[in-house]
Amino acid sequence: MKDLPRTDLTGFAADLGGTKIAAARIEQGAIVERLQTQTDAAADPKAQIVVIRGLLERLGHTTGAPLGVAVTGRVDSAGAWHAVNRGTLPAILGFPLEHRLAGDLGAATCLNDAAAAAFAEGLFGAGSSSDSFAYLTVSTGVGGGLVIANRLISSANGLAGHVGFVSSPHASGPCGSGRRATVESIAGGRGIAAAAAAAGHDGADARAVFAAAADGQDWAEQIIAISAKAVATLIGDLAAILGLDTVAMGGSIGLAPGYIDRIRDALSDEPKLFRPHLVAAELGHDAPLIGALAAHLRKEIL
Ligand code: ADP
Ligand code: BMX
Repeated sequence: MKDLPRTDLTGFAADLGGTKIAAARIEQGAIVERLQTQTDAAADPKAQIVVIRGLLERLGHTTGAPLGVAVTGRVDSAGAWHAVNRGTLPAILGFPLEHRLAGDLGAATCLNDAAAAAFAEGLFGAGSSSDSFAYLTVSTGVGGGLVIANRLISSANGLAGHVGFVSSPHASGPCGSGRRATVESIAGGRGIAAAAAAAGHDGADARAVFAAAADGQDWAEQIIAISAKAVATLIGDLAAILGLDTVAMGGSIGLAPGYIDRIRDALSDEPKLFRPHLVAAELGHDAPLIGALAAHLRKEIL
C-alpha cells in the first residue's frame, strides 16, 4: 500500500453519500476542481449515475479517463451496489454499478465511501504511519474503513468495515439495516434527526441540532453527547478486536467543531490500551475522493 506516490494521482473521482454527491478533478494528487450537489436519496441507481455523470462532464471527464467512485452502501466483489441501511437509499437493492459505469464512462473502480477514505488516509494521511488504523465517518450514517498491516480490509460481499451496524449499549431503536440498537441508529445524522424529532424538534437535521447545541440548548447537547458516546464505545470495541493504534474521524458530523473533543471526553473512561490516538481525517472531506481514485489506480492491491 505504500508504493503509490500521491503525485501519481491524476484523474477523476466521485463520492455519493446519503446527503451529498461530490466529484473532483485531481491532478498530481491535488483536487484542482470540486463540485457538489444534494443526493436524491429516493432516486433509482440509473438516476444516481446520471447525476454523477453530469458532475464529471462539467469537470471535463472524457470516456476512459481514470475514475474512482465511492458510494455509501456496500459494493461487492462483482462491483454490484447495495444499500445496507435501506432507510438511507431505499432504491439501491443490488445494482451492477461498475458494469454500468464502464458502459457509460469507461472503466471505473467502485468501492464503499468509508473504505475509500480509509485507503486515502492510510496512504497519505492520518494512518500513514499506523500499523492498525480505522477511519470512521459520522455523516448521514456511521461508516468505517480498516487498514491493518497496510492492507484495506475487504470482503467479497462488501460488508467488511461496516462498523456503524455494530450493536450499541447507547441505542435501543430500529435501524434501517434491519438490525436493532446499532451505533448508526443513534449516532449518525439520521439517528440524530430521529432523536431530535422524538424530543419534539421535528424536522431538525443534525446540522440544526449542532446549531441548537452551540446556542446552549440542552436537549441538543444531550443528543450530540449520546452520539459521541456511542462512537467512543465503538472505538474501544474496535481497539479490542483489531489492536487499533490510530483512528481518524471524517464526515460532516465527525468533523463538526467540538465533536472529536466530545468523543475524547467519553473515551477518557476507557483504559489506555482501548484508547487509540484520535484525530481528524487529514484529507478532511476530500478523503473519499482521493481514496477512490487511488483505489482505481492501484486496483490490484485491494
Ligand atoms: P454524506 O453522508 O452524504 O457523506 P455529510 O458528511 O455531509 O454527507 O453528512 C451529512 C450529515 O451531516 C447530515 O445529517 C447533516 O445534517 C450533517 N451536517 C452537515 N453539516 C453539518 C455541520 N456543519 N455540523 C453538524 N452536522 C452537519
Ligand atoms: C452506512 C452505510 C455505509 C456507509 C456509511 C456512511 C448504506 C447506504 N450506507 O453505514 O455503507 O459507508 O453509512 O455513509 O447502507 P454516508 O452516507 O453517511 O457518508
